[in-house]
Amino acid sequence: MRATSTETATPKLAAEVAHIVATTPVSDIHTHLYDPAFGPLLLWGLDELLVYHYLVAEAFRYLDMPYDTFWALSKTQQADLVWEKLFVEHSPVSEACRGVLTVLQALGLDPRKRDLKALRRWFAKQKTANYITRCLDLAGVRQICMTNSPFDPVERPLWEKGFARDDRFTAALRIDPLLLAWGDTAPALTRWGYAVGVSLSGKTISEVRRFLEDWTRRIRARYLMVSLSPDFDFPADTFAARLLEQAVLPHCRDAGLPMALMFGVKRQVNPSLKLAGDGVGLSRISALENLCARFPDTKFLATALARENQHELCVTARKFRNLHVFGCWWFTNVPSLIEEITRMRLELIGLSVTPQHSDARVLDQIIYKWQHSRQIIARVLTGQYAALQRAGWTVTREEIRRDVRDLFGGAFDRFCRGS
Ligand code: HDL
Ligand code: ZN
Repeated sequence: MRATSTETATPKLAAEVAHIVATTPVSDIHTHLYDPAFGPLLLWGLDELLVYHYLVAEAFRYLDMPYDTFWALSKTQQADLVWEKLFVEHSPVSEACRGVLTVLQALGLDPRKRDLKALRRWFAKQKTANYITRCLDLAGVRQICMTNSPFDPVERPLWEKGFARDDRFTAALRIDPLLLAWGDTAPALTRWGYAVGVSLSGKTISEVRRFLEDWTRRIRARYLMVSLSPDFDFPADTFAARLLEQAVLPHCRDAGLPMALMFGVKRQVNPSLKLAGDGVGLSRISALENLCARFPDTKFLATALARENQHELCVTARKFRNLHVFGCWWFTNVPSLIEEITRMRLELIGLSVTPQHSDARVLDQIIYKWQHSRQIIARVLTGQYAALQRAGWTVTREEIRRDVRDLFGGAFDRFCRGS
């Protein structure tokens, strides 16, 4: 059995890379976390960890109760059920379950007592502001990027009123309803004072651009973003393709901001699972190829949900310098695929990539999502350096530090700045 390049790495090299990867602060470029000013929208604590939609979907595989019976339970009762099914009746071997244990261990809590009440008492004593700092420190996260939607009825008024920002929390403008549900969104924009009609007249396009300008400025967006179904195509005679081409991408180019395209989500394949009900499908990466070619002056960020799209996504990034690939998104955020995808990316496009984002919905999750990913990224990077050593090229400690800073937000920041 041929030793993998990691196995042939000198222990000194492996230890050096592991230490640098473990201690380099990271910019988490896509999460569903919120600035503390959003109060209860920023989720944290044991019950939130246990009712994370990844665990709920898994727990339903052991539950024969009607979906609505579960949803009628309190959050604590839901968490008790998830704990019983996924941690007590069965070993918590999945990535999402192991993540909960990694968080508890990092916080110095012992889940082996399997005493949820005692664990809950500990979390009840935590103060939000201190706990935020503690989680960021334990995760080694220097900056969080939120997912901010003007279409969210809870979030929108807070932005309109304005609030003192916590500069650790930056913003990204999420525009799925604009691109994917224009028929319903046009009337909403009209209610908000933008003179749009359903048909994409010149006036409507300029008003959509004014809406994007207003919100880009209001939230200080670092990029715009949309998640796309597997059947998304470009060019195409669809509202999504036409609004992208006529309004969104010209706005991004003029604002100097990237457009993040997240390919391959099949929304609500099982609506009874609510937030856990989305699935995955194979996307047309050719649509991305066409966008990068048609708009060479616009910067694109992209990630894909299907494992089978990853190789074509990497090759597309090799063809277009205005494309920056990021993250092992959602269903690919599991160790076996993080390792496969990260190695593929380093082999095909080197270090001009952002290998991971957390996608955290619950603050404490950044602890496990980053601990687990750092271990894998270190292993893959060590393998690449070991292969270089065998080719007669030895990297210095400072070069390893530089490379890891690039992977952990440096390359992303330079790409966004256009430098
Ligand atoms: O659309 C997205 O940004 C996805 O990340 C969804 O929010 C999904 O529910 C999720 O949390 N994935 O990790
Ligand atoms: Zn997300």
